[in-house]
Amino acid sequence: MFDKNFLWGTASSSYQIEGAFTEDGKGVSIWDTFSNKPGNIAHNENGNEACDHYHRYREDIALMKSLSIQAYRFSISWTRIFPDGIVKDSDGNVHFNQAGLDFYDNIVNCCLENGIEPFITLYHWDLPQALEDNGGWLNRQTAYIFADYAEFICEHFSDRVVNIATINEPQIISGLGYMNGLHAPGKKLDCISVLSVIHHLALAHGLAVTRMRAVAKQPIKTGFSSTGDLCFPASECDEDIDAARAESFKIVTGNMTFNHTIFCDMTCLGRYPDIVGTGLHLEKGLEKIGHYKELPFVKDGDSELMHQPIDFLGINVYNGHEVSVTGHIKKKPGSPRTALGWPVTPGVMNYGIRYMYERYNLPIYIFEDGLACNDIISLDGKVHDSNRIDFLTRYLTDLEKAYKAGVPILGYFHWSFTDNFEWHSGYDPRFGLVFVDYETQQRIPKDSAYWYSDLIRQSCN
Ligand code: GBH
Repeated sequence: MFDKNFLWGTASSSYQIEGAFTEDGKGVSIWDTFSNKPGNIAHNENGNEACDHYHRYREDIALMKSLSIQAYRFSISWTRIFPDGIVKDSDGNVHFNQAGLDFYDNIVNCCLENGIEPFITLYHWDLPQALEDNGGWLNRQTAYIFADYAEFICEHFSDRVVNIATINEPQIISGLGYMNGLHAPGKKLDCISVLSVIHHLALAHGLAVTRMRAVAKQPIKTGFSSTGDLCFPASECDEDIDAARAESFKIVTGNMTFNHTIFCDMTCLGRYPDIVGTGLHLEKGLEKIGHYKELPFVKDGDSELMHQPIDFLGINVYNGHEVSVTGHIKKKPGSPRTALGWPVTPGVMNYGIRYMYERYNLPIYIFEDGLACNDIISLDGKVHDSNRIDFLTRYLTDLEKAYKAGVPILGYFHWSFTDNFEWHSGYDPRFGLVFVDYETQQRIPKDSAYWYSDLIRQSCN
């Protein structure tokens, strides 16, 4: 069992659930632009209405409470508060949209009234379009504007909110947003540009941490969420364990962004990637680069700005790879996969998490974990998602092994509370513990929601 103070939560993000995309003075984000362009999203769906959480947050938070959920991780939509992204004018005066700020005040207060701990994420991918028009994360200036935004949010909310994370998954922002173009802003750029995006995100994170600490009304806890390939050993023998560890932190050419290593090493260890040692020089465009510092966007002192002490590392884990001393274990025919085709690999929750702790030595939150199922409402009116219960049981059993082995895991946030807009895949993949009927916006807790609720109540006793 996990200790009583282990935190059980659920996670979501603004664009995926809020809807109300033009209401109350909200500005346009890159996801508004991207998903309203035909051809970008499955069935040309978009997040214009999504789960209508903007109007239904009270009902959603009340439902969380009735299910004994202890913490709610949500993200703030930058453009609700700063419609064009800019926080301070040239005279240093701050201009914000009161209605947007009110919305998040209401969410935070509603959580607190219901005994639910709010966890803010400042940035879950919905960059203000006006900043994108100015280069987005390719522009170093965006990092400084992000720090202004972080400072404002922290100053305003830290009287009530302790946990404020900076950025969700820099790996996916850079990889899908700027490298393969599947996500907003839909760019397919060269290697150096993509590395500059990671660099500016790391800078944004570091600057934000420093600025937040300076204005916090009580000591905040901060960090970010990271994702990437993690491996686990095929057996408990040392050779396999070492092989899986080494594979976990490899930077793979051809998919150079999908690793914890680059971003976490820069922000948590103050270490730039070793271009030649990690094979990055094999990427087209990097052949002539001997050291990361030679990249055109790196400035003296950046490494120090990025490398700020943080309180936790958020890890988003969906699957991993099994590795033995002889290499990656090939997928067995017919082995379990989720509705999105992602392999079901509980072992990543044990060894993958141990490896992350060994390398970064920070307390860990599982900030996301979950799966898409082809959930339907059965004739009895209920949603019987036995696959999700099975998945959760397996993943949490393995997480418990890492926990028992002494890894300081502070909590687990299931992705997600409700079904929602799954980015370029639209609404087909259902990730929620709670089913959403998008026609009526009715919420139906699935069997897994009641299962999760029981688990939380048992572990508090
Ligand atoms: C998260 O991204 C996001 O933070 C969240 O917004 C999103 O809704 C959620 O996950 C579900 O997608 O090719 O089989 O190895 C996670 C992104 C998930 C991308 C796992 C890579 C590998 C699947 N990652 N995926 S596989």
